[in-house]
Amino acid sequence: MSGIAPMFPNEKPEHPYLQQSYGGKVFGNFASLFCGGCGYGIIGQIFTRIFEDEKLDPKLHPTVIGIGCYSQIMLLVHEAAQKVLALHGRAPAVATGMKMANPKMKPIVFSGDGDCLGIGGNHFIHICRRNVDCLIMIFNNSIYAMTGGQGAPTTLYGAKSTTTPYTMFENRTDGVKLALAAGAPYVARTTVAHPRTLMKYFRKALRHKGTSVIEIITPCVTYFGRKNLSNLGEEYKGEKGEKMDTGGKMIDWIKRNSVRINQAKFMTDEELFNKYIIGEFRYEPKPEYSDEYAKIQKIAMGGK
Ligand SMILES: Cc1ncc(C[n+]2csc(CCOP(=O)(O)OP(=O)(O)O)c2C)c(N)n1
Ligand code: SF4
Repeated sequence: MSGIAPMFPNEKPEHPYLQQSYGGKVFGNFASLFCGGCGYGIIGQIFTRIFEDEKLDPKLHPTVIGIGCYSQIMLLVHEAAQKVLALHGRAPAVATGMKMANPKMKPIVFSGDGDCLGIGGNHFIHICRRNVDCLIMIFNNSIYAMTGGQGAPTTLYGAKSTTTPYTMFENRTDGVKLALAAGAPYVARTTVAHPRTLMKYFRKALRHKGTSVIEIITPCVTYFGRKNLSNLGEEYKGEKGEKMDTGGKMIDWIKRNSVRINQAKFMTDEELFNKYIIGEFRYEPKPEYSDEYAKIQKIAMGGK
């Protein structure tokens, strides 16, 4: 249990954060609008728990939420959290504006793989390059879920989606590699099947001044799981594939398809094809954008 805060006094296993979630507060018995088996519920609960345990000041840690299925996470996260819904792909730009308006803030960006690495790819590159103090969580479910399960830049090779019924043949975008190339000082990837690791990275990101990027692999049962078999990817060739039509099957697949960074060092590109490498890829704090901007402002004003 190292690093995990104690349970809330009223925490019940079946719905631990009902009293703290916004929906729970408003509707009394509200659970979530996500499909059964969706991973976004796990992320929402983890956020709420960290928000409570770390006693985050909502005014200094606003959430900036992109557009996708996960936008409903607003109803699940802590009722006291400030929630700002951005345009599709533009959450990093909104977060940058907030940070520059009040440099004491540290916005927390919720973004999908389509949102952050597709339509918002350019904004993502430049917030990482500038090193604006914020935490960006990319929820990677390998699909554009909200609009009907179209293939996204992150859709795995060979996967079926609404727009790739004969399997995806494009190269996929790797959010971690993109963040590293753009210069983000803290970059990590984990999955909803590793919730304690996610909490550890989340806490570390809160204490890091600069851009932190955490990619989280999460299941979309409805549009990804139901269209694909559990032998998706090279490793399970020869094994009989099973339709991933439940959250449990998808979580199992995510675990089997994830390779720890230390293991990955000893594997070939072929062995790593279509796998999710998980772990911390960089932690090298460096001068932060709003701090540097303040220095330039001072120079521009003749040192006053
Ligand atoms: C400017 C703009 N273009 C397109 C859309 C349509 N749209 C809404 S959500 C979405 C995809 C979201 O995918 P992702 O970010 O991966 O989140 P998910 O739904 O998978 O959680 C798209 C294309 C939009 N809302 N705004
Ligand atoms: S469509 Fe997929 S991502 Fe959207 S709520 Fe359902 S399972 Fe989750």
